Amino acid sequence: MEVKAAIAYEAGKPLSIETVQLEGPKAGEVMVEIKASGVCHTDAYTLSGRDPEGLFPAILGHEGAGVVVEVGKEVTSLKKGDRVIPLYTPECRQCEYCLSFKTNLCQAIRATQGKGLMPDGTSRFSIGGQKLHHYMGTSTFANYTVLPEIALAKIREDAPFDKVCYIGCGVTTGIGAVIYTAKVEPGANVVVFGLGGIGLNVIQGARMVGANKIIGVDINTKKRSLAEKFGMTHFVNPNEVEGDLVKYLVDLTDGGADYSFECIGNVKVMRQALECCHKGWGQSIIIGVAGAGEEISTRPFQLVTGRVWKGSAFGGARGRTDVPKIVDWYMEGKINIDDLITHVMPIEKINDAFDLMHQGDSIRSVVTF
Ligand code: NAD
Ligand code: AHE
Ligand code: ZN
Repeated sequence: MEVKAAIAYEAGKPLSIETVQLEGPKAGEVMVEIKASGVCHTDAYTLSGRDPEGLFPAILGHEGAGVVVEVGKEVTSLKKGDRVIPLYTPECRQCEYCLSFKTNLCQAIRATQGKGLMPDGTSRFSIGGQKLHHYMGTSTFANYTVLPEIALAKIREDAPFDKVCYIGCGVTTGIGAVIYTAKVEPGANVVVFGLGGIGLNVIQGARMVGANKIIGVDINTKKRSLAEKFGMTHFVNPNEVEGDLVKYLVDLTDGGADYSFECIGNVKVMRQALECCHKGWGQSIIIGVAGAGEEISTRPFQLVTGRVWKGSAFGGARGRTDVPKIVDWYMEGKINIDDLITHVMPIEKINDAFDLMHQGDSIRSVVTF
């Protein structure tokens, strides 16, 4: 069938809105009508050409919500009309990783996902006979997309697509990093580097669990007031700190952060985030995604003396299990999504969403179809 999609033809070039061909779902697959999709910094990262897994031409997008329109053979858990959130971290509940209960990184389809293909090694998208790559197994910048059944979380029927799409990445990544990865306890002192679409959800998660000091660090002072609304207790602009930022943060937390979160993707900041942690027990969680060839470094003594470096993908959430619960939290008023969605625009204006992000003028832009 013909569908409307934003195509990334080349790194660094604007997306192009075109009509493309989409094949129907094969066995174990589901076709979804995407109603809304958030634009995450990771989409911009891949479009920039810094992602070693970035493939072109591709249909980007990984933060969507929509409705099941067709199911392939052997699909048992979903039916036409179900509301769903696509999962770039699937949950097969059968692989070694899922069964370990030590990680959310289901590996059932990771290899083909990284090659921009469906699990059978082919693409469902094409234009004029030319193959288009899928992206992160989701490709939500299209009004219809095809996903494996294991990469869809079924959600309640009354959830608004243009809000809960954000749970497909940013909300779950930020709140999940606090509650599933770090397991922050009440009274902990927390430092959050980067107050964008992810960092503000880390702040929201830290307030939910009853953290004590919640310190936000950002070079853009425009982020301050919204961060305060979400629970930030202290704001630090590194450009306004005299002397060493790490020492400043250690003093502000009376000896170091119990938990820090890097939500930028800057390897120099990752070092600062580790080193501002409390000696003996402070944990630093890397959420930001750094470009090809970039590496982190610190003195091993930092780890010898008890600081811990961890990473978090999709907030450590198990998508089919946890995402429906997070949608319930939103519907019950336990978490705030509305104030983080600063811009909504039709898919035809999607390049504006990238411009707003680069200018630091948006938290989340959502495109609708
Ligand atoms: P964003 O652009 O909305 O926010 C980034 C923030 O960092 C901005 O407020 C910016 O002003 C600030 N910043 C930039 N450089 C800084 C510096 N040197 N010091 C302090 N602040 C600085 O981006 P986002 O959507 O929140 O994504 C943040 C990062 O998280 C990206 O790298 C993205 O790829 C990554 N991400 C990772 C996961 C995961 O599962 N691990 C999921 C989603 C996003
Ligand atoms: N392709 C990149 C890695 C990108 C990355 O780390 N992605 C995160 C999700 S970011 C969502 O906004 C993730 O889930 N990683 C785990 C995984 O298996 O990809 C690269 O550097 O190669
Ligand atoms: Zn994302």
